[in-house]
Amino acid sequence: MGQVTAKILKDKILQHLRGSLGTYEEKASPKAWWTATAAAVNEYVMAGLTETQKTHSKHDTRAVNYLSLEFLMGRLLSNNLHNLELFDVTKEALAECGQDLTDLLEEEPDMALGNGGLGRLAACFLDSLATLNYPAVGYGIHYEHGLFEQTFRDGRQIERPDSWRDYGNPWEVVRPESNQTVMLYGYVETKYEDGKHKKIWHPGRTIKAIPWDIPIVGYAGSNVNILRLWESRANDFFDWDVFNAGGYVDAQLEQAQAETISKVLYPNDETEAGKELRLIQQYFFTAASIADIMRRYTRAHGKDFSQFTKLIAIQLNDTHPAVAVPELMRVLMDLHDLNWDDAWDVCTNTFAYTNHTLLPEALETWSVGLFEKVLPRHLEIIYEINHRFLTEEVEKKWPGNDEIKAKLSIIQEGHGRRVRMGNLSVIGSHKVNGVAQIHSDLVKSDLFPEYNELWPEKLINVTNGITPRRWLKACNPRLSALIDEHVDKEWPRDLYKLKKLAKLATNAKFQKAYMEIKYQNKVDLAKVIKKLVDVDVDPNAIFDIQIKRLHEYKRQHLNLIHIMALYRRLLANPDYDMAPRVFIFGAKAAPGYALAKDIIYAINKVADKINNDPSIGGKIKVIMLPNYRVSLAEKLIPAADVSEQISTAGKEASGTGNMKLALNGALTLGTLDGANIEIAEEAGEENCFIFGLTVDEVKALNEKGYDPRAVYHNDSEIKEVLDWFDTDFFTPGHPGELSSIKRSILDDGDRYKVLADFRAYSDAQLKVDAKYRDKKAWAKSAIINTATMGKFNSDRSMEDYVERIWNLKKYPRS
Ligand code: 26W
Repeated sequence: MGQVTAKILKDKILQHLRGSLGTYEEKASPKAWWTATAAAVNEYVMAGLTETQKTHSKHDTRAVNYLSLEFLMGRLLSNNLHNLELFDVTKEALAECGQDLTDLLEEEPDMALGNGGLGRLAACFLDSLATLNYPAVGYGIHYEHGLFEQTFRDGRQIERPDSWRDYGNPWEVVRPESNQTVMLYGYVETKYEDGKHKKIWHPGRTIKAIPWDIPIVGYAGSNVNILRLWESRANDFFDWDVFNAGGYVDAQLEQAQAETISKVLYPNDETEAGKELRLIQQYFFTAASIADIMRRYTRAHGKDFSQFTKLIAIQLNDTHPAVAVPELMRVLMDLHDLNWDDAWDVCTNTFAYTNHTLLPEALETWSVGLFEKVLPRHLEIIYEINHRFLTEEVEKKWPGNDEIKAKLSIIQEGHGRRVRMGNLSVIGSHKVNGVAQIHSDLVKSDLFPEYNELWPEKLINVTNGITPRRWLKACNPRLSALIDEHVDKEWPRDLYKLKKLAKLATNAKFQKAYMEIKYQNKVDLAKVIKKLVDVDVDPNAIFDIQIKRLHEYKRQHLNLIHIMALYRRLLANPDYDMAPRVFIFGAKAAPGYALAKDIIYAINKVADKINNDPSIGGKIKVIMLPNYRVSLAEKLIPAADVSEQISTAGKEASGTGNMKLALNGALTLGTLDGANIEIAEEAGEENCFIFGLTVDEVKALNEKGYDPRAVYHNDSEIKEVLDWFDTDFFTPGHPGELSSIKRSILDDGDRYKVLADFRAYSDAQLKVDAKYRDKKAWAKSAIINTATMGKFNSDRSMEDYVERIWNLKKYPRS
């Protein structure tokens, strides 16, 4: 890419405005300006893509194929501009046209094809793989509707469909010529041929899978890889027989059903519902992806599968694509005539599986009946995998031990037999990883202990990471400029370079510059808050932020109960001494998760009351922002003082928001859970506020027998706050509207130990308050947080995967 000047870009933008959009400078809407700009930038994206693809095919490179039901990409224009190093020059070009780039960026809808952490992690990994020049393809579903849009009506969550493609999407290219056919339902025929049993699957339906390719632009001259998302279409739109027999309407119906598969992302985060459409979604994109991988492979190597595992790695992002294991077996045996042992060798050397959760309700199982109906051949293969595993491996290690066999079996027995996708994934993979050290330890000790005994090398850890390009360079330009000045401009590639800032942590001048940036970011966020919820907040107050999906284990209600306790203290004593604080939440609840929705409602009601109570002198503000998503996170994270990471120890596998917030200088207020532990290790506990029960203490408490009622009766503040939920103080005229929260704690055993941790949390909050008033101490800790987050670069995560699992080589484009 030669020198790109503002003049060149301006000409391209105007050319697209006129030539592609049929409008002109004086008339063009902001949307048109955005589209023209994206089209201009896309020319550079596509050039990089072609060069990268040429390099890959010339070298017949080994690649990783990352299979994920979710990719939470967010917006792409700003990211692509930064990664192409065209941000400043584009800003200049647009300014010459009287347009402001920052405003235009807001025109882009988020690409929200994911729920939360798992989906955003996949997006960060793609950014890093491209940046590091590793050959990689992301595979997923081209959902018509991504995660629902959230609004509040009288404080309650309302879901509306997300339609991210209503105005088209300039970043994607459809490739109808690379379509695949996916089979479903039907029956399996066994034929005896040439002295062998042959299996023939006669599908009851076939669906067409059409790929949409989204270029993934690596940083600063790196590769441009592909994210390939499959859309479902009816296979025989022109089914002439049906059509001519007067079946026009039936043919249309068929089409509508086929297109349902890629219609909508399931909005459940950590609860498994066992729905037929979800199983079909999983198989649909997995089968299309395996067929695509096969097509690429056989084009170069024909039917010689001896090179397969040398060239192909497949990563399963959680168990959602685990049906890939029997699918690859089917393809190798039924379509390419490999025998069982050879096919199984290929499979187990190809697949690796990442576990993202220990929560029992999130571990996927499918009823055998449903599985058999949708995927009859795959169930047969699963039975055979299971039989060989149990009789060969388990029997050898634990002869005659039926209890262990029952536990390790892919099939869960009992009434309503079920297929366990976790067990299938472990058995079918050569490596299984957790996503933070403590999580991986728990995967070994609690989730899969016997598998760990059987295969001691299989279960490993790779700690998650985040891309510093999006989560510092692009979202926090002020801090990035300061770092450019005091470190150098190479830090977005090598985040460990930030370590250099630690020496400046006590330098008064640097502290001032750093905290001034934090202040300006808070001023910006205050404007966003004003616009979204019409509440004034003071940028001098502590900005205390909890942003993540709403779930009991993440304990937004612990935060809320503490806010209510503070409010009571202020009502009792208007002079109660505290630094002004703005508590900010962003969270979507799964539409079917009643208690999560009640917690959102409670936060909104408490916010209403507190924000409008003049008697507390504005010392507390509570903000619940609607429609939390990647693009909103990018505005919140640079402005945070406190990062709330308060899950019950042992429940949050890793967390990645914790890394983004610490990198941007927020101090972690957290439990010893997930990656918080590693963040505290890197930053030093003295620069975080660690509180609460540890994993071992939670276990001990459970064994001893935990009684939340005892805590309730022994702590008058806790009792008063919980009792408040039953009154109509926050919901005038409607007592009991908030009672479900109290009930979940007192009547349902407080599964997530909210009361057990309350006092420790409240004490930690007092320490936050005291430290914030010591400006120098706070600035020092904030700077050290930024300086020490190098480990959490997703480039480091990718290098770990490459070294421990994928074994890839870098191929810079020539
Ligand atoms: C089957 C229903 C279902 C749907 C989604 C179960 C589980 C999930 C995901 C695993 C939820 C998820 O996003 N997990 C998060 O993954 C992040 C990336 O590894 C971690 O940082 C979070 O701690 C984990 O909750």
